[in-house]
Amino acid sequence: MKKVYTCFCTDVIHEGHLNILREANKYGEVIVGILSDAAMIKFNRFPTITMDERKQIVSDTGLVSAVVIQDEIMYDKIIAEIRPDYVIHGDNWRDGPESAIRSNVIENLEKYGGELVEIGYTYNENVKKIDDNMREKLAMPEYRRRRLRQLLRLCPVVKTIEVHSGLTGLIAEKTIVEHNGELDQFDAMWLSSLCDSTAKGKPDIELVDMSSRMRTIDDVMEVTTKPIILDGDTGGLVEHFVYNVRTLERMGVSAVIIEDKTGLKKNSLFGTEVVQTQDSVENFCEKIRAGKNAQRTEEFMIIARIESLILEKGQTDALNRAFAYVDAGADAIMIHSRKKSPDEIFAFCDRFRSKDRETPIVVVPTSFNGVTEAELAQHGVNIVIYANQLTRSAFPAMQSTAVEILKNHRALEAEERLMPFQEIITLIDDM
Ligand code: SPV
Ligand code: MG
Repeated sequence: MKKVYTCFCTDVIHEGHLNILREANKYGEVIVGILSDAAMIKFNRFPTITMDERKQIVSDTGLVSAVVIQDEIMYDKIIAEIRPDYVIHGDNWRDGPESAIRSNVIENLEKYGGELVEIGYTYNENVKKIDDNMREKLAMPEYRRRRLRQLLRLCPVVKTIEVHSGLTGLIAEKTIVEHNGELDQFDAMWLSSLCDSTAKGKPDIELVDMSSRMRTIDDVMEVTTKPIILDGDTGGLVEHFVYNVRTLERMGVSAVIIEDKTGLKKNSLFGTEVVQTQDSVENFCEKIRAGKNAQRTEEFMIIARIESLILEKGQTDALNRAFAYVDAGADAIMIHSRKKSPDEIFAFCDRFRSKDRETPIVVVPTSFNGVTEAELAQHGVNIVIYANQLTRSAFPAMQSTAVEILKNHRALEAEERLMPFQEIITLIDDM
């Protein structure tokens, strides 16, 4: 009997999958690989059911002889283990980032004369509806809210990108790259106060109020499914913060980061060049405690951001604050720095990790941008936030287009740098 292998990364079996399994049975005994959670989130939808449940729905089709776990997107390991005579797959992976997986399968099969069989992918109204339902499910508050904690368990580093609108949300949601034989995408979104304010042409001084920030969150949520970490500035008055915690939870936000500053907050990237006041440890702990008492779900996270290094108060102050904030109930800490080198961040993380191995650490490598996610992870960092790069790339591009049009009194000269709208709207989903 010949061996046929196919890999599924789905939470729902629809007629497209059944069609593949029926076809596969014509070639021999069928083994289905279920992509593990960690592999699935690298390029596919986030799973809404467990790996065991995914195994079960495939077994329940009655069309398979075995179900195994495939724990890497690329097929090197699984093909070496199973040595199938045939790998069968829908033909919908010839273009885009998934084509790298296809090439990888062909390469591995060639080693021993295995064969790839591609069949027409079933895409009809019914399959589209199932697909849309899956996405809608992931966008629901209860699924989205808990996803950050799930990611912290699954990923070595939760890669997070700034968003400030529906469009930037779509970029965070849909950008997938294939690079050096790996597929990757962002895991989460950072709703930056700096970029949200900048998009409105306003300074980052808590002038854009929470109602307006929530409007932005809603714009992002309408078109995405990934978890949101809100930059909550100082958290404001305790009496307001507790109220906002409940609202954010209800909306499906996963975490709020509040920074230990008081009075008129200025952006941290100004450091000591502007007057900024750090809150007392006691006051800030009180705010954290009040927020934790107010929250109603298990999953929501309140993350305490330590500004000691920004304000040049030193490592010991930063560490004392970190431990105090964790004691007060903070679910994670964020340590910020505006040095060009990551050394002070590494030093802080190493000392924090020597006492606390569990509490997640968040960093924002804007100034020390030469550091890689892997290097940060080696020092115990769990969440890396690229806090403002989308805004900083869009602004100069828009500005030079404006200059170009003004200089030439026409748009022709600017055109070569512009993306056709037909391409932009491929990001936008129809209902
Ligand atoms: C933001 O993005 O608004 C932040 C991070 O608070 S930083 O600008 O680096 O202070
Ligand atoms: Mg901010």
